[in-house]
Amino acid sequence: MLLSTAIPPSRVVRRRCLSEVIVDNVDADVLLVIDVQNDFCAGGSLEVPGGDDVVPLINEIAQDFRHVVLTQDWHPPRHLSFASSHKGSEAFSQIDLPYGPQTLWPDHCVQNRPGAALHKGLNVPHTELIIRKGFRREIDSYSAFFENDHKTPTGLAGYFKERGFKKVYLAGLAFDYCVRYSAEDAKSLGFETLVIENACKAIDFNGSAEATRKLFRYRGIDLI
Ligand code: VGL
Ligand code: ZN
Repeated sequence: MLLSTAIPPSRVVRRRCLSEVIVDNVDADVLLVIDVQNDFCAGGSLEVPGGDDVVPLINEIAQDFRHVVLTQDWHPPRHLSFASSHKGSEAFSQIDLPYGPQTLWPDHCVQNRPGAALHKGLNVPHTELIIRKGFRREIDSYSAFFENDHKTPTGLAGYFKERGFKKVYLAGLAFDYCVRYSAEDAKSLGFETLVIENACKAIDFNGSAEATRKLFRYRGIDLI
């Protein structure tokens, strides 16, 4: 059941939802849903194992949040993170770009193509903002806040601050890439940061899922 808009902003609401999340102050909380797009789900070009399974969970969890923001990976054709943009390079290999090492991916989430669309089962009508990232050809953007040079902002930090959000709950795809980098940046930016693990799925490339869990513990990012 959607929290009624009649609840005054200051009222402390303690209500358990599917993931055992307790939403304390609805107006300072935001659910940030990362990249629930066709290319990361079953049959997509960069399929995350079990990616589709997060959709019903996110639909349910979102009902406990007054504020929800979605992200969309949104690359131009021939984006530099695509292995196909580098002759002789294989997907999942690494190259060095001016901003540091970059994993090369299969072509995915190309602007306006069906693979970039949000999963059709995602049903969060009260979503307030959909922010796109990765639209500069020369630079990838895992995080919802900063591109992979860790400098170029997406504008989301300013939006969150201006909206008065203090606590960011994350869910979506992929746990060990875009969710991870978004959570790290949220924490560095001073937001209380919580990752709803059962509403995420990992690519789990070279142990990256376990490395992400360790890093979250070290960084004080709560896994719930
Ligand atoms: C992602 C790899 C490349 C993600 C996006 O959403 O985790 N991963 N682009
Ligand atoms: Zn991408």
